[in-house]
Amino acid sequence: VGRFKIIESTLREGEQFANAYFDQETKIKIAKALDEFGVDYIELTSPAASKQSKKDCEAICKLGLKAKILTHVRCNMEDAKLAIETGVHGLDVVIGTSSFLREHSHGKDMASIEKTAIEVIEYIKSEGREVRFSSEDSFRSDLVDLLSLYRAVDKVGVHRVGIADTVGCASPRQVYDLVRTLRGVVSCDIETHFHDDTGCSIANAYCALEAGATHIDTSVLGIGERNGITPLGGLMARMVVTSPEYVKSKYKLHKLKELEDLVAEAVQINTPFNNPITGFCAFTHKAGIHAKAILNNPSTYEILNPADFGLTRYVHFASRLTGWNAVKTRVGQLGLEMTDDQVKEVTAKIKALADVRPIAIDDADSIIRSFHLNLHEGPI
Ligand code: HCA
Ligand code: CU
Repeated sequence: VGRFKIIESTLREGEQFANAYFDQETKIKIAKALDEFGVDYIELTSPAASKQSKKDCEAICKLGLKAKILTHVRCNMEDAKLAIETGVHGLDVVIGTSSFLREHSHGKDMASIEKTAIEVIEYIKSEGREVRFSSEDSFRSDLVDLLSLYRAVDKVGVHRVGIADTVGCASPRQVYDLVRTLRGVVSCDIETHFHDDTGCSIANAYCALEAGATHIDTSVLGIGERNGITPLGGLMARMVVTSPEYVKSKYKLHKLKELEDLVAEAVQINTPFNNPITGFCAFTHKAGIHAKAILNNPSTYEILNPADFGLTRYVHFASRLTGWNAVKTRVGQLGLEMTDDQVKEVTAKIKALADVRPIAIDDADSIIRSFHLNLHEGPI
């Protein structure tokens, strides 16, 4: 579980997000930011998608980034040849294997899928590039078909096989079972790709790693087709708890917010309030009981340390749920001195006002300030 690699697909899957339009300058900015963050691979839209897509792919290959550049292509020779011309390090080859896609999309049977797959993989290898072979809609594909196809491509030396939950239907246990079974059938690496239609994309990625997967596809903020895929930040949150040393040494976690802000702006969305790590209230503590414990020792109510991400926690004190420990801290932040009894008294005033209407930090601050003033000047 601990050691895993990220195939970052903001510039491929992410381009399939409803709002996404990336010009070359934006793609380059995002690629550089992903590279700085420390992702292992950056996956780009197929050069077969459009002329500009091919130019953008070439431009990103020339940047000389540490991350390996991949492009994502359909399983045919023309697409593979076009991709090789761009100078990418590797190709992520994909074809639909479920009966839905075989009947309603490309119309090929399993035998001809296998034949083409082997031909394409051998060609890509002969060009000295890395190659992954993946089946779209893996969880609605016939298991026996899928395993025999993967066994065949493993034999011709594919670097990775991929499992894709294209429609977001898989549950964590199903993922565990499929990846575990596949782990016993192939000796190459296993990449996984999870859509978030049923809210399982992070849990599924985690279970895939538990079952022996080696690579996880992500995008920044999870952007992608429909409601997207495993978000990079959410996966970091999950994995920094599981393997803190590995994750902290490998990824520049304090760059996460900047990276998310860059992508959010590029596709004109706001970071969701409940986003792992960077949601505006991800490190805000409100109830008096929580605040007291947090002020004493943050790990009482925090599994993630905001400092690891260059962020700070916030103890909410302007509410009816607050307690005197939180207010005492605020009094200190305002540079004022009060005895505990006085803090308790002013806390009661804050709570009384907050019972009548929602109050802002400023409201609570002015209650504290005028209470403090009265202590010294005496009641008028
Ligand atoms: C799609 C393709 C894909 C590919 C995943 C992969 C999917 O847009 O349908 O290459 O592993 O979700 O199946 O993104
Ligand atoms: Cu996808």
